[in-house]
Amino acid sequence: MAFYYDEPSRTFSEYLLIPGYSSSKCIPSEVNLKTPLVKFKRGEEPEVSINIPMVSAIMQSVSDDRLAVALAEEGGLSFIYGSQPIKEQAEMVKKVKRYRAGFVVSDSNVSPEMTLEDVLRLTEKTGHSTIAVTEDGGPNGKLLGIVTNKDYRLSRMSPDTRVKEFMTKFDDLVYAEEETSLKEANDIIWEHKINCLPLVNKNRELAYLVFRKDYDTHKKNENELIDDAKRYMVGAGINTRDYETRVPALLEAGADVLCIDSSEGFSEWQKITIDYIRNHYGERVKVGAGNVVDAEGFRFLADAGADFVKVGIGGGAICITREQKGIGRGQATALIEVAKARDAYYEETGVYIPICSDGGIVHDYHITLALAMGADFVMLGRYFARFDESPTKRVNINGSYMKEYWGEGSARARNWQRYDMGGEQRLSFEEGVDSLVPYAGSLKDNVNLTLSKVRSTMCNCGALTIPELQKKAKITLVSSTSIVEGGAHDVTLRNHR
Ligand code: RVP
Repeated sequence: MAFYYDEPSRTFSEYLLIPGYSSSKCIPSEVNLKTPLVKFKRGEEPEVSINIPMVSAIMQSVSDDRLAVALAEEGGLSFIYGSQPIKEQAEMVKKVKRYRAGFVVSDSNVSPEMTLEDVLRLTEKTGHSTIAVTEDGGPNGKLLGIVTNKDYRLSRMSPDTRVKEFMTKFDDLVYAEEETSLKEANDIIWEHKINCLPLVNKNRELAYLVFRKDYDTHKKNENELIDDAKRYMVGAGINTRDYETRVPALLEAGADVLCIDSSEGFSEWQKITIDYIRNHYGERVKVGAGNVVDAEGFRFLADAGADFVKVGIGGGAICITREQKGIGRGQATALIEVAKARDAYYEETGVYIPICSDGGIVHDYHITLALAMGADFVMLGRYFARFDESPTKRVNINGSYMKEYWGEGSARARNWQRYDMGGEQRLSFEEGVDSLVPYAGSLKDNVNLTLSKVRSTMCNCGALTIPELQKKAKITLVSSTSIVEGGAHDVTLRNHR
């Protein structure tokens, strides 16, 4: 006979936190959101932690190099999507690792033989008025000069005038060495009253441009997530099919953490993949696994050697797995059970395995609830898809800006590896949809707002750290009638939201 659970499975919206005593020292600015990303032994420090408990979903419409940089700046981690050719994914990882805040790889470049007309066309296309003139016309060619709008007069010059005739020549430029720090570069910019400083290597090849305006925006962010070499940290998704080629390429590119991306992780394929990594790299390479929704699934992945375990099936905003296949579990119930299993595992073995609540975060307070229920961090897709930095198009629908957001199991993403059960290699039915989400502005503004709510709620619960919240939290189920009570009710709203 089948096994029946006594309780229905529940979602975050069915729970609330009950405030605990908060002392006068328990204030939001004192809250520390640092959290472990990978397993560690009792009494030891995890090898990788993140500074805020948020990671971005392993999805085409969410995690590319641009979003990864923006999130690392705030202290979180992105997992670059794996449903793309290995070379392209590795290139995205490299871009994050090469990124230096405030140092711009020039995107508007010409060769000296090109014309004023080419310059104007480029300026219109990129919107940038500083153009590098390099021998080969590329971003890292030998620097011969710079063109800005101060170098040409449209009313006096013919459009076919060659760039070499009106550019500011290299010998007249103020420039600096590639290794110059942002602060030093900024000092040179002020001293010489210039707007842009080119940085070149020993062969005079252009490395970066530093702009006057960028210094203030890129002053060190105290929460930023960086490695020992001060580069931004980045994760990458892998699958259980091509790991023998994908894993080495991602590591070579500099990926800090890997994660097996699968809609259902209680399977031998995950163990085989982890075994491969352990046999080739030992414990040095960090790999998360998932997704699971119960204690048994957690135990399987813990024993298989996962560095963290991802929890959640069918809760994603774009996910229709529950409808299509009839598998899944309410996210809150899944998380609560896995967190108990994780704590029992820690008790038994002395090894703490962080768990990640993946999918289904709709309101900011869901993040606090997930942490209180035992998650060490949360993975979000829809949340990040709404921001400027996500890889998808912004479109105007009936006067409102929206961003595209599609699931990895949709026909658009064609990520068959994520749903692979062995056998033929194709996506035979969809488990995700292609959708639009309301555009919400910059990642920085939104993450800061979200986390200020998380910090504030933690203080209401008398907690200054995530482990303290997990210990102290008092959580109650709410009846459907009291959910109504939680919103504005029995009033007529003046400004319709
Ligand atoms: P959400 O944050 O609710 O948008 O959920 C994101 C999560 O949804 C992902 O991290 C992943 O686990 C899951 N996902 C991604 N694609 C699909 C799908 O097409 N069904 N589901």
